[in-house]
Amino acid sequence: MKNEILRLLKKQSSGYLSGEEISSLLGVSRTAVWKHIKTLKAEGYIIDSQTKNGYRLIQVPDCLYPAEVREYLSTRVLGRELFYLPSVSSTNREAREKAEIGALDGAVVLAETQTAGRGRLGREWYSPTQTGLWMSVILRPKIVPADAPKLTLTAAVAVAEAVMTETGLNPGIKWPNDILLNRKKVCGILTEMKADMDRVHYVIVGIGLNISQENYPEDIRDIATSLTLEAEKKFNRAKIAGAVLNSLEKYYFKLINDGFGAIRSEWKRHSVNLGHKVSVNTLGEVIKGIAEDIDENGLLVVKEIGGSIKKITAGDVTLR
Ligand code: BTX
Repeated sequence: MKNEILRLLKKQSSGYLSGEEISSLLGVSRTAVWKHIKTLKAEGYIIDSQTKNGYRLIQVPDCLYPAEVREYLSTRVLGRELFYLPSVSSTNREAREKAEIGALDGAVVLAETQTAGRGRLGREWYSPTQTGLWMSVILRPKIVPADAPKLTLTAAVAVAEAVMTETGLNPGIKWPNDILLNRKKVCGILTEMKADMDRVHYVIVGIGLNISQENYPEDIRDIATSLTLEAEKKFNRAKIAGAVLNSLEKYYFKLINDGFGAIRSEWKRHSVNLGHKVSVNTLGEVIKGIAEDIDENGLLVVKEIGGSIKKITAGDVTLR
């Protein structure tokens, strides 16, 4: 009912809507309308109430409320379940708990802040409140575990495209999971999964996109950036969330239905690695050479100085 009232107020935002009109349109009492308006105000919606004219929506808060994100969604599967938390330890962790108790394919967890946001290999992800998109998507694809890394690359392509269309900026992708603007990290993707040897139960695609931070802690100041810092303007975070999910669904379906080929070409178009000298820190080994390609499974192909070819499944790339 609260969302229905919000929908009416949004439709009528150029003028006032009386409590009486709302109550007759929705078949609820005027007291119930007043109570829902009070809740909306407590959630940060600025609503002018006048005894004579009724209610008018003045401003929507900068929050990732499901009702706000849904306004921008044109998906079939992603986001059909949206879980919203003002604060959470990690949306990936929360998503895993939800997946364990049967959350649907495409369910999404969104938070305004993470108190223990995670990067890869136990690293931290800085997630201050109401400044970014801290989001995890639960997917239940019928794929084998070896194919799961393709989902990270698919998500990177999807985020890069959404950032491009929403901001006009031109992001690059650093293998496997960083989205860069101006050589600084604007987004990281953490893919985790539960699988048997021959079957994936679910994959959690965690996306951390810096939207409006203007300051970073000392240790990441030189390597992190946000959409606002790069474009020098503010963005509607709910709209960005919708755009990322729309784009992710498009590329996810493409991967499942048509295979990795088209995604691979898109990924290569955005790559900042290919053709460049790189140093790749894999678990226990540093490989130096030219990043030549990503192969049909999404592995990074590096030609070492001696000419030998190495295919890398996981690691951190430094551009040299
Ligand atoms: P990563 O291991 O590639 O990158 C982590 C590193 O990036 C950190 O060690 C730090 O140097 C740097 N860093 C930390 N925070 C930021 C930031 N906000 N912007 C830029 N650089 C930063 C990348 O891991 C994967 C990150 C995924 C984050 C999402 S948020 C939603 C979901 N939930 C969750 O706990 N993780 C994912």
